[in-house]
Amino acid sequence: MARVVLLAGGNTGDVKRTLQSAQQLVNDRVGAVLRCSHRYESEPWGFSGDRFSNQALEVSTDLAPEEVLDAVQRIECELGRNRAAETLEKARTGAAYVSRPIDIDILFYDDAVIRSERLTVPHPRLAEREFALVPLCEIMRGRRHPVSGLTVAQMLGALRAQSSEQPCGK
Ligand code: A4P
Ligand code: MG
Repeated sequence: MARVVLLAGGNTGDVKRTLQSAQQLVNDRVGAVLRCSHRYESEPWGFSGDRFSNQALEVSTDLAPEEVLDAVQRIECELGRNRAAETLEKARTGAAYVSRPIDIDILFYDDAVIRSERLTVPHPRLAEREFALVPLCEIMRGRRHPVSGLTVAQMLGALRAQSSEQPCGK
């Protein structure tokens, strides 16, 4: 059994309902959801669009890391995420990210450090993202990043200190 930590989020459609369905499907297909944070709203990071809701989940799983990725990508697709349309939209707008009804990222898989073609774990941009660290901090503030050794609370504190040093909070 491994413990996998997921971040679910979305900014189109009935996001509250989609996140509830995602949690149920994760529980059925990835493994028992042990803890989940509240939903937190924030401005889209890295592009312009509607506000996001994000929620962190800790899950007990028998699946291997890439099997978790397959399962969550299938759930995203069933809940209305259309990657082909997103790719066209990214090409049209030149944006790095686009709006989506649901996105489920793998933040941690036990203390594994994975860099395969399809999967990077811990999530490579975790330390830069308040929208991920805030929900994570609610359920596991003392958990250490297996590479940096920093706790989730320390990562969030460092990110906030860095933003407050910069003009306009960027
Ligand atoms: N992949 C590699 N590592 C992982 C991982 N740890 N978890 C690969 C999940 N996927 C991982 O992801 C692209 C590919 O990354 C996957 O096929 C998988 O093989 P994607 O979900 O298809 O595309 P994406 O989400 O558009 O790209 P990316 O780079 O994953 O974006 P992020 O990091 O998911 O960021 N602002 C707010 N406030 N809240 C948000 O939730 N999310 C994003 C998207 C941007 N801004 C946001 C939010
Ligand atoms: Mg993603």
